[in-house]
Amino acid sequence: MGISYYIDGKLYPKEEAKVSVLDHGFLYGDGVFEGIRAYNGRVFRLEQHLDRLWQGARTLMLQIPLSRDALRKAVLWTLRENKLRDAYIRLVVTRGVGDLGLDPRKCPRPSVIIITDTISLYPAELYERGMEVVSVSTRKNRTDALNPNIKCLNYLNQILGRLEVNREGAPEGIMLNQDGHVAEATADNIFMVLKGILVTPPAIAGILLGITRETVLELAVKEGIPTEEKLFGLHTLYNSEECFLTGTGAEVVPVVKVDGRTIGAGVPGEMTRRIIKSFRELVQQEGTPIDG
Ligand code: PXG
Repeated sequence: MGISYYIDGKLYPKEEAKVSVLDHGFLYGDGVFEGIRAYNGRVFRLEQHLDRLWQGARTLMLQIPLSRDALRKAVLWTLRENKLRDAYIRLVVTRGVGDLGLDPRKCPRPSVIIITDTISLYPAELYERGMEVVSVSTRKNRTDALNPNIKCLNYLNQILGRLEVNREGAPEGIMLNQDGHVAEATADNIFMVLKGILVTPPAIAGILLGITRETVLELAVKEGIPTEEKLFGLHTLYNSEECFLTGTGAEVVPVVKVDGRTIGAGVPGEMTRRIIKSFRELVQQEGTPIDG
């Protein structure tokens, strides 16, 4: 039997899992989502993902129609029904069906969708050799227009960045904020090593506060690697000793070139490799068991 997806309490075969064209998630990008991973029968950092989902929903005044406990159970149930132990989980809460106006008050019932499936990953050799990335001209949304820390269904800012990345033939790209500070990649956070310190842009750079980013900051402390959250520009990044990206899909991926400038020795750095190793160990150990 094929994969089934969860929509509002029921499972539907993938091909039949459909939502209304009047759902404001479709019409306006009105909703929130999470991308989560399960490794070896455990969901990695599920509670942190649920926290972020509820925080975004609160700001959007979107009432998630399930209790936190019920949503957690629904995620685990969907994974069990699909017999998935290593999986990508996409949790989506939309404003629900309304009329053609944008007023959310016309949408009485938000929808909850849980997509669980296998994952497509970057090729393993990219983690050995490191990737070459480019910066793009599309700037991050201003935090006072659409806060990038809300993982909302409107991803056009990142998609405009991604179109530039594709034209360059690169696997990922770096976005700057309105002040020209390095913010994050189109679907990943960014780290660099500067004078032996692991540096990543702070929340005020206008970024998504990634769960992988948070995990890496914790792992660095355990590894005795000093960390700092501070603003920096492309010039500083070009002259960094090491660089890597972090995200649920990408995990921790080394960067060896930015805009044609070689980073460090042009191979994944020592700190980067330590972080990759400890991250891979952690995801196999930690997490909410799918089987309860
Ligand atoms: N920044 C942005 C803009 C993101 O979309 C991250 C950082 C990393 O966050 P986490 O919590 O995953 O460490 C993301 C991740 C994909 C995919 O297919 C990833 C994301 C969204 C959509 C697709 O890899 N978000």
